[in-house]
Amino acid sequence: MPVLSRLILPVLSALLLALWSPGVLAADEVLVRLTIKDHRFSPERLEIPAKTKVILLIRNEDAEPEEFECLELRREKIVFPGAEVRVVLGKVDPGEYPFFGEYHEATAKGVIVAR
Ligand SMILES: [Cu+2]
Repeated sequence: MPVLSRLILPVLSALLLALWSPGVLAADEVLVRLTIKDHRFSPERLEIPAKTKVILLIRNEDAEPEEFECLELRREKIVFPGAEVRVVLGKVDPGEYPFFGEYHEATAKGVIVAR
């Protein structure tokens, strides 16, 4: 049914894109990206706006899993190889919050700076 598929396919692909795209956010949310590679975080100093809804998007480019952990903000999440996860930080008070990769603590570390 070519007419129907011409109608449905663009809608479906737009819908899939919306579901896939990490950039789809509410107007008052901010997306911040963090990458894991060679058992290190990049950037190691992650600046975020304070008192704003922040969503952290963490991508693991290593061949091993890593666990993002921030004790002060009470957030932890495993990121499998090649995967990308969302961590909702929420509204953070101004300050510095160290984080680390629990599986490679010697190298995987950084700090979230909220201001
Ligand atoms: Cu943990």
